[in-house]
Amino acid sequence: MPVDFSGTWNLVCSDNFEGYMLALGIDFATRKIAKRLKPQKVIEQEGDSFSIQTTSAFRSYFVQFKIGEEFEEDNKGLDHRKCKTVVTWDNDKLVCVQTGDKKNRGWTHWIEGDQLYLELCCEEQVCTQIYKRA
Ligand code: VLZ
Repeated sequence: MPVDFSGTWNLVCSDNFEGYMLALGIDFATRKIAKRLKPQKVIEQEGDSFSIQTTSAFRSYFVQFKIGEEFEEDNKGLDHRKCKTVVTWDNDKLVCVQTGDKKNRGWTHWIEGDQLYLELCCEEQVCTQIYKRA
């Protein structure tokens, strides 16, 4: 049985979101607002199908996918760069690779104890976030 990421998760800490946004070319004014946000994630997992809704007071982002099925991701409201995206399992980690103009772009989710971890990568930047169940 794979891990179940389903649920509502609130951000409790974030390291180097600024570096991640810089690597994506997010402008100064947007970064200034975005780095103070405490987003909430609602994850739905049913078999190989996932949806992840990230909501914040400023911008929100929704993505849905099936494990191993590549799709075109628009990153609307973020950096707007289109990517060919695929999410797979690496043991109990959910690993997303976002192929496009930016090198080494993607994210990894995993659960440790009662906390949800998210590592966001772009180029040389790594942002680590921790979420707790709402
Ligand atoms: O999450 O890729 O859970 O998409 C933050 C919105 C959303 C705040 C960041 C506004 C998306 C930022 C992170 C303005 C630049 C992400 C994936 C993994 C699912």
